[in-house]
Amino acid sequence: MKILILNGPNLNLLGKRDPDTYGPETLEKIRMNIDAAFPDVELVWFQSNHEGELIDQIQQAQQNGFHGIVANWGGYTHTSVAIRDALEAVDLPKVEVHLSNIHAREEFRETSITGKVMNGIITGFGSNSYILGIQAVKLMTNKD
Ligand code: CA2
Repeated sequence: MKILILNGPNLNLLGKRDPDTYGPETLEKIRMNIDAAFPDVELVWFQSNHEGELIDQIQQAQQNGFHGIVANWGGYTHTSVAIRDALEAVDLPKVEVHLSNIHAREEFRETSITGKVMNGIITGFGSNSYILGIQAVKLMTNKD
């Protein structure tokens, strides 16, 4: 089983700033811990600060043989109609994850434009949100 894990803008700064909100770990450390937690799943990680690069990944996910997508869209969660439109065209399990609880922060984070076309959203569990997201994709498929 192969899952694409997409990470949007500024998530490359994790561990370098704002640990009170997003935790102390870098994205690379999160990736290493989560890869180790799912030895039976091929996890392919991609981070970009560019909307179009994320959209390219979404559009290619099915032809690249992925069985599901777990994504933290970063700030694009609250702004990107283009990512939402790309997601609508993809017939794969799709789970949105957030490190922080987007409902417990500023009002502008309350709305997830992308989340409306995902199967569900996991928000507020730190890096465990990724673990829960991967488990949710696994539950939605019959694949090992
Ligand atoms: O809680 C999350 O995972 C977010 O997706 C993180 C985004 C934020 O815009 C969303 O509302 C919630 C921010 C990405 C990380 O930004 C950083 C900025 C400075 C230092 C470290 C990370």
